[in-house]
Amino acid sequence: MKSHRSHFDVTKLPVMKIHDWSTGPYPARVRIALAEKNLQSRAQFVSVNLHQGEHKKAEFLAKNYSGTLPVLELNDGTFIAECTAITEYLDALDGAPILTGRTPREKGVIHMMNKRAELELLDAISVYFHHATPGLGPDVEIYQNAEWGFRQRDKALRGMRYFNDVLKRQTFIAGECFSMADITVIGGLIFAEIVALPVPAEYQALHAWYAKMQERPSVKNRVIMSEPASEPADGANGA
Ligand code: GTS
Repeated sequence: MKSHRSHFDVTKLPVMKIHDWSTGPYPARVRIALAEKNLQSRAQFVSVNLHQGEHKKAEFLAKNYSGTLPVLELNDGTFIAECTAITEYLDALDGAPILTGRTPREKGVIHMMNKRAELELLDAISVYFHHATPGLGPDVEIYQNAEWGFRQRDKALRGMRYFNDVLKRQTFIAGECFSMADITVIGGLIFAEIVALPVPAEYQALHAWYAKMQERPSVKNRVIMSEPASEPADGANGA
């Protein structure tokens, strides 16, 4: 696929390490952002086994105090955790396609919708998973509060209704352009599938948007991205 960023030579960028777990919903956010930015050739993936609790061991906590994935490691030894922060870093490497907004207004709206996608959907499903389901297993889930988990599941269902309403009036989560906020809602719906929390059938706008999102090569190829033997079937960028 012809890049619309002919001035920008990605091969000049140093290789970045991404500590993640290939099928995880949060790691998916960074994988999708990398592919949308056509930067996947600069990423070297380091698998951290969530089910064995590697992310809670001292060696990993030294990289990310929060004990969560993904973490971006730069070649100067800087560690950047938090999907939003990593996406902002990747977006700042070059001009297009822009995922976090160009104008002050776009930046403000995308940040707001991204935060809503975290609070009202993705993070809520994550709390449900860790508190009201077996989660990552008894060795990792050392404290669970099922009531809190179920409340967050209900919050996520309300979030789905909210994003369905948003998508009735606009093409993407933050307006008329694909952005980081879409990626975060995609992460939420990936997590919803993992925990078997289906989007209610009547939320047709959300279903239609998600079907379109799943056609994007960045979304389709996110898991195989870290498998060196596999060549993505089509280009990285679905724009
Ligand atoms: N706010 C963080 C971010 O946005 O990066 C949350 C990251 C997060 O919760 N990551 C998950 C995790 O580390 C990874 S995954 O479940 O999506 O694969 N979970 C492990 C845990 O014990 O919380």
